[in-house]
Amino acid sequence: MSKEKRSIEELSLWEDAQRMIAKAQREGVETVWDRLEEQTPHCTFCEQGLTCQKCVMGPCRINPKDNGKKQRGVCGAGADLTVARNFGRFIAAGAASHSDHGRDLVEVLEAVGQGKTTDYAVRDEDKLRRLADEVGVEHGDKSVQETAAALAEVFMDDYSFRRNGVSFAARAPEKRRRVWEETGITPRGVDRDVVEMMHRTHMGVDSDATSICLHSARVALTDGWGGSMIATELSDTLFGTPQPRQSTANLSVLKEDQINILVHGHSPIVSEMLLTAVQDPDLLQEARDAGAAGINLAGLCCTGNELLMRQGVPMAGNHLMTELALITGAVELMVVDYQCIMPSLVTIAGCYHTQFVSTSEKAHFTGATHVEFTYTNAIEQARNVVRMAIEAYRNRDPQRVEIPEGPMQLTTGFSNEAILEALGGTPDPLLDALKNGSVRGVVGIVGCNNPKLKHDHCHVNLARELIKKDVLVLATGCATVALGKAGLLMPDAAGEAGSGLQSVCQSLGIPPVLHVGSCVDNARILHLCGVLANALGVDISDLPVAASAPEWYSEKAAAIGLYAVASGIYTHLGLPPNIQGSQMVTDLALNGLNDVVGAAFGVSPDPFEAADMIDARIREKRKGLGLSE
Ligand code: CUV
Repeated sequence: MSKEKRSIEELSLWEDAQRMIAKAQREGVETVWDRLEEQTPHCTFCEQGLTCQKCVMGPCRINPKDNGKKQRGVCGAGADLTVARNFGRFIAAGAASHSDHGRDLVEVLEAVGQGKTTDYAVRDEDKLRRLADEVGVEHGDKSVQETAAALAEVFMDDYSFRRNGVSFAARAPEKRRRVWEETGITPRGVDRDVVEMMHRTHMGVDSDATSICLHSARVALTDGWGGSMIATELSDTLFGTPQPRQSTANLSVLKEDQINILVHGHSPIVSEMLLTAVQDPDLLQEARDAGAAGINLAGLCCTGNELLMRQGVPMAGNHLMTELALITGAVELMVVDYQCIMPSLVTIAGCYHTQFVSTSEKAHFTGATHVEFTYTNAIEQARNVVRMAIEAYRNRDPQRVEIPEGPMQLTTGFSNEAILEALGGTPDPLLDALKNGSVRGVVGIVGCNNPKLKHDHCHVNLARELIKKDVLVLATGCATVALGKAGLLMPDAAGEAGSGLQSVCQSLGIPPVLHVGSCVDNARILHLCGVLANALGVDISDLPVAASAPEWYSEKAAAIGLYAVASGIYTHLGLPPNIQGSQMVTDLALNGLNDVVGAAFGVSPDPFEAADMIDARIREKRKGLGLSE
């Protein structure tokens, strides 16, 4: 990208963001955009994936031009292998992150099962039993607790190499599983597949770029149908399966007269306990004694999505709003677990009266107060954290508080169970709508923000273009907040949709964009695709569906994109991963994968072009099914 300084209006679509960026500039607070500017231009070797730092014969840089010196690293690896190794580790890190988050849910479920915790319980016993049936856990004569313990055992094996396979892969259509089998990318075990990637990419192990790329697909699948899907299903089991409900989003969900606590990160294990604690009558009294009207809890990023989906807790913002939320000067305390938490937040908290609290043994932040949460102390620790916020409120400087006005209303809570319920208990109405063309296709818009792109511009415009074309949009992760702020998560946004989608939304009373959850909840979309494909007797790659991560930045998002593609779903990315130093790997991603798994990636930073690319895929697939385009 060019080094020219962008105006505030070019950094974000939103007024709440622009106001806070201006406030940051006035107050001399550094933000992600300032640091991006300092880092631009980036190292071109790194941008193309052509640096290797995996041993101390190097580090090496591979010449991207196929002549002259430095065509190979010291070990002899050329551009293709170097790019593939880097990409493989990138995917492994993403898969590891979702899956290690899933592991925490398995641990809590086990603790519930073994009676080791009273802070957590099974809130959705029906779902527990449904899952037990699905993975073959006998529960006829078992208590809820015993069933929980037995189910946790099964998922522990999904992480291991005791069994060759992950339980929920059975949700994929048989045709899809055969594709994986034939290609040699069937996921075998979450930890096994991730660890094997680290092994394969050590110097002198897998030295064929194609082979590493295929294992990357397997690692991604073990995330999507393994770690992420386990995280989603067990979060529902422990905290409740989401049902449609109303809430609000943007920075105005912060309250000037209340103690504001923000939860940031990913795991409902921490944020759900905070939600319990802020409702404690004793703590509410303490808050009033400190002069506050109440205690206000709001979410950021994916743990915000978890609380929004299940409990309707308001959403303060997505990834690029996390720093700006603190710059309001109205936040007493930010409590984090892991992932997507910019280390800069500790510094920014220090510019105000804001306390910054880390909670996970695996995610310490220099300068933060560490209050470790375990399943035996979580409620007590959550109360301690709320007390810290009450204390901090006394130090708030009203002169420095500026909260943008006007929260946006949104609808949330569209778990697959809720979607099926809205359809009257079977997927048939959706299938009929797809067949008669009133809904031409279904597209998941997912993922992060990236400061290289104008904040939320791509999310919002892509969604608007797609619904105009009668494409139903499912949203997760940070994309959700963008689409919520744009008003697209409300039923009356059906007015912006094409006539077919509009009539379907109006008859069901649903918005044209459905919030289906956090990033791990992209597994819900995989599951839904499996259900639709099975109902039609086809493979997922035959469906008129697609995915898009228009503003992605993280390793996790890359893993999501790759498991979508490896599951047969065409996937658009707003920015390419760092692979362009290899023509071979780039061609594989953009075209070659079509021949292997029936889907590939498309890249464009332009949401209007992206909508056309996705529309072309939907047309092709509709034609393939013998439907009107
Ligand atoms: Ni997990 S991974 S910035 S919070 S969506 Fe948001 Fe979602 Fe990307 Fe992170």
